[in-house]
Amino acid sequence: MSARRPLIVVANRLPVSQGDDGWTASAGGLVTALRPVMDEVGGAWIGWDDNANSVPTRVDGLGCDLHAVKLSRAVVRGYYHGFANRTLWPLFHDLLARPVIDRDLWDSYLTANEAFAEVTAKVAADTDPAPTIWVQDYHLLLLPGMLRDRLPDARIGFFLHIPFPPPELIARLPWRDQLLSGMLAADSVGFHTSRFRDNFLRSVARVKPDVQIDGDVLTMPDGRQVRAVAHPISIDAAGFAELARSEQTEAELADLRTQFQGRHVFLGVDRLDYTKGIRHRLDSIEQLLDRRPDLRGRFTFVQIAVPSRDDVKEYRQLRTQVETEVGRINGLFTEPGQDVPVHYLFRAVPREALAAYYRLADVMCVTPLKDGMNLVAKEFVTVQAATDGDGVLLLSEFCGAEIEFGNDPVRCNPFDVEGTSLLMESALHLDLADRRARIQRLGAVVREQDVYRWVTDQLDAAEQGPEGS
Ligand code: GDG
Repeated sequence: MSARRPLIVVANRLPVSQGDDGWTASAGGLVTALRPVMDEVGGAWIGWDDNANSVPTRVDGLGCDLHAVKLSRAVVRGYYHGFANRTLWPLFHDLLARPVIDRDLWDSYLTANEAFAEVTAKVAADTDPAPTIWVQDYHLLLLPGMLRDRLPDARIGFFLHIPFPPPELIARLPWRDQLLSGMLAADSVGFHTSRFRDNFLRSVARVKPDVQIDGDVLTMPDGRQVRAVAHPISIDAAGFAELARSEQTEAELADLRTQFQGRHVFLGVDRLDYTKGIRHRLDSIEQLLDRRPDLRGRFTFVQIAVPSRDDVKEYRQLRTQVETEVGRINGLFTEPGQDVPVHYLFRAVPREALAAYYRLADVMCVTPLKDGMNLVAKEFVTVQAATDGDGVLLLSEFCGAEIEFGNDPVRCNPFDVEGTSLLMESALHLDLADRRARIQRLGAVVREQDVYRWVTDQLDAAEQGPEGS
């Protein structure tokens, strides 16, 4: 890694949580990946404090200062539950829900981004030598622009963790010009895949004809240049491999193997979000059990559904729909005295239990209708590859991960419920040696492009700007 400037990360949330033992660093991938960089160059993390009372400025194991952005409850409702999660999220995920177009939500989004800009500009001004500011995700699309107004010479990188949609969809937003201008104020704008980057370039061409585009370099009317890059996010592959083989994971796995003895285990692990395709997946499972009565009693589908955004109506409705479907399938296919075919866990499980489920699964169902990347797919293949597993990855064509993984997963179109159901069945009959070889190749892809590489690529792009192209 080249010598770096101090780093200021700006994200919707701070990477800490408060438990019985006080404040601790979150175990998220971004935090893990940034730790070595922060330890080396120092820096700060700026984020909304989730209305907590007193977030400390330092937390053990996190090599950076924490700076909280304060937002009123009304602004959080409009900006986070509203514009971010009811306007941008569905629009950027191909209209899987109807985006709300509401000027009050937009006003809150402006107010929140201004609040982030105030704190960030102050922290940046107090940082010596001049820092790189790295802005994360769709909550903060306007922030690079607001920072550029305050700090014209700042080095700013931006990364979008969700898909960037085609121009036809961006064009539906009354604020398309402001949102694109906000992003274009960064020195580099990053996406998971070249498809999302190309959607961004085509959107700029449509909405902002005075911007010149030459390959991945965009030139603003005032001559300033921006680079659009594609760098797939990943996981701490070595860390997951170690977790997979840990004593605690082994102990969890032994319990699960006893519990699910004699059964084919299919697994889904997702935030409970309509983009993840959980309802379509359940329909495919239902068709499989309907078509193959011999599997009943010899098959379990475990769905871990992590509670998410329950302040948003569409998410509450989804929970009801999923729970109704689980009940219906179990009602149809459970024999008296037998275990149910669908195990539904509405909660996050500890990391070791998650790794044990990844090891247990015969077929991992990663079937989102649309997903920026999907880290679950990368975690599953890493855990399986590290333990000489023979699990099969059933992977949607509509997530970022499918581009890197090529033909080694069983690729599916989750909208085609029957086709996916048939692929689920065929996954059970794949040759064992073939399954092992596929998992090993997939594991190697993730080891090669791990999250440390992603951080390095992103920071190089932000620090070098268009000169790096
Ligand atoms: C967004 C984009 C993009 C899940 N269940 C448990 C648990 N998890 C962890 C997984 C994984 C993470 O949550 C989920 O990450 P994903 O990438 O699958 O999905 P999103 O939350 O939608 O993330 C996505 C990502 O940003 C990064 O850019 O890939 O496309 O939508 O790490 O392990 N963790 C624990 N227990 C659980 O039960 N401990």
